[in-house]
Amino acid sequence: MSSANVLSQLAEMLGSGGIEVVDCSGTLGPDTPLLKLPPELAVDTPKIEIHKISEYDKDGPFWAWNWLKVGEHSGTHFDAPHHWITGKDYPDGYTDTLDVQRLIAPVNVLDFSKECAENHDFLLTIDHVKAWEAEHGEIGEGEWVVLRSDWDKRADDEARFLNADENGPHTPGPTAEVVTYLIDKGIVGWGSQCIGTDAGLAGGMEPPFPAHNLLHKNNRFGLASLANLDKLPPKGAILIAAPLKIVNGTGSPIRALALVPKG
Ligand code: 23J
Ligand code: MN
Repeated sequence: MSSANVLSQLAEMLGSGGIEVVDCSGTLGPDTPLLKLPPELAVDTPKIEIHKISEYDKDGPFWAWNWLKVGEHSGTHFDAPHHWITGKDYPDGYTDTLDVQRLIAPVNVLDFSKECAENHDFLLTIDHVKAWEAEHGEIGEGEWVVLRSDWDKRADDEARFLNADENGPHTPGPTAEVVTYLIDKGIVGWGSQCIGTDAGLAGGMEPPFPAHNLLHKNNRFGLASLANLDKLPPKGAILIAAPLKIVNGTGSPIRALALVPKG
C-alpha cells in the first residue's frame, strides 16, 4: 500500500472513530503535582501560574488570553537528552534540535499496575519485561515503552502522587538493568505515570537515576506523568509525544496522544 493510501485511510479512521485518540496528558495548572527534590541537593521547579491578560474586558474587549509561568519539567512532560549531564554532548539533544521523526511511534504498554498498587517501590526488572514480551510480543526498535502503574489516579492530590515519607518518595520505576535492556532493543524512549521517569528511590541506585542517566547518555527520550494508559492496549497503539520547540530546551510539557484501534 502506498503511503498516501495509508494516510487517507488513517484520515477516514480518525473521522469515523475507528481509531480513537486517547489523551495521555494530565491537566496543567497550579494544582499539577511537581517534583520535590531534597533541599540540600537542588532548587525545585516553581509552582505553575496561569495569569489572565484579558477576558473580553478593558484589557482586551474582544478576546481572552493568558500567560503562563511553567517549568520545562512540569506535569505530563518530555525529557530531552540535554536534561542530564550524560546527554550534554548531543547537539540534537535539545527540544529544538531533536529529530521529530522519532516522536511518533508504536507504544508498548507494560501493565504492572497491580504490582505497583501492592508495592509502591515496585522496580521493573528484565525478567518482568521478558515475561511481558513472551505474552504480548517483542519490543521493537524505534518504539516507545511505558510502564502502566495507574499512578495518574493519584494526580489530583500532590501528596498521594509524590507518596513521600521520611525515607523519600515511594513510586515505581525501572531498574538500571532494564533501562539498558530496552536501550539495546533500540527504543526511542521510556515513559512513566509518576512524577519522573525514575523510581522514587532511584537516587540511591547505580548509576543514580538510571533512567535519566542511561536514556539520555544514549540519546533516548523520557516521558513523565503520563495519564490514561489504562485505556491503551499492550501493543497496537501509536504514541505521539512532542515537546515545544524551546530554544536549548531540556524538556517540555506535552499533550501526549495515543492512536488506538477500536474493536
Ligand atoms: C531534575 C532533577 C532530578 C530529577 C528530575 C528533574 C526529573 O525527574 C525530571 O522531571 O526530569 S529526577
Ligand atoms: Mn523531566
